[in-house]
Amino acid sequence: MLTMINPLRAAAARLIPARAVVVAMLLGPVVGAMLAFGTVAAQDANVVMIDNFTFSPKELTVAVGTTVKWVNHDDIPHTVVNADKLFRSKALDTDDAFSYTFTSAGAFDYFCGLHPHMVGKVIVK
Ligand SMILES: [Cu+2]
Repeated sequence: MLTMINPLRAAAARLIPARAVVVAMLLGPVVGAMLAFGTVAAQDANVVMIDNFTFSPKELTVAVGTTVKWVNHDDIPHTVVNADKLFRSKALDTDDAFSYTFTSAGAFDYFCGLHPHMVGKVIVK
């Protein structure tokens, strides 16, 4: 009995790696496309949208050396002002952008100079 099962098991064991290779070959372009999309998403991850008097995301965590970009999507001007005067944008009209590169770790609070109730934070690690 064992002599009959063992060759079958051996055949199954040979088949499974072969199938894994075929699946990997088929998935290769899909994984590549997903990685490409991931790269685009990673860039968007460093953007803060200003919409409806709100910074979004309100709290953003980035690595040291990251350039964060704020984009005003409201149809009225806003500014981006760091509470510790590290950075301060000019008035951003619709679709205007402001960028700042964070070169040291810490928590950086900011607000809109025109509407001080609009607040956000960048955490740099
Ligand atoms: Cu504002």
